[in-house]
Amino acid sequence: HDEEAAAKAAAINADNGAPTIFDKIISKEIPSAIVYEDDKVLAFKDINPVAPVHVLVIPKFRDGLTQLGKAEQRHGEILGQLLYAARIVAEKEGILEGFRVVINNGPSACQSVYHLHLHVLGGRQMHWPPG
Ligand code: IU
Repeated sequence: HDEEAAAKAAAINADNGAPTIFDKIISKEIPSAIVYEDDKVLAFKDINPVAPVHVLVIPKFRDGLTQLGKAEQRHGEILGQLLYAARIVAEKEGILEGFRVVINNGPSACQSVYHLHLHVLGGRQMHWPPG
């Protein structure tokens, strides 16, 4: 079950500042389906999509941003760039008319990878409230 798997992964991983698998995706040591890339931001398809469109948007330089809760004033620029990249992804994926951007922060929100990432979700009717 996807929900249980996510909860388990979130329970195993902790924000210990260690490098994550996303570093290898950024360096292309691990291949990914890239949707958008510039010098600051990478967007690639989630390997375990929960919607017809499910793209992750991440900063190329984590710079302490293991999770949104660790954000500081100096991160303002990259945070804005990530959100704008989410919009570019939505347009590229043809879901500009309706999409959702999610950030899971910490264990109780099922964060499993401690490199800040935005989920861009769409291509189906989304529900509210989320689980
Ligand atoms: P979360 O917000 O930390 O739970 O999201 C992590 C996401 O990263 C999750 O949706 C995974 O399917 C996804 N992912 C991935 O796309 N590629 C990977 O190698 C790994 C996780 I590990």
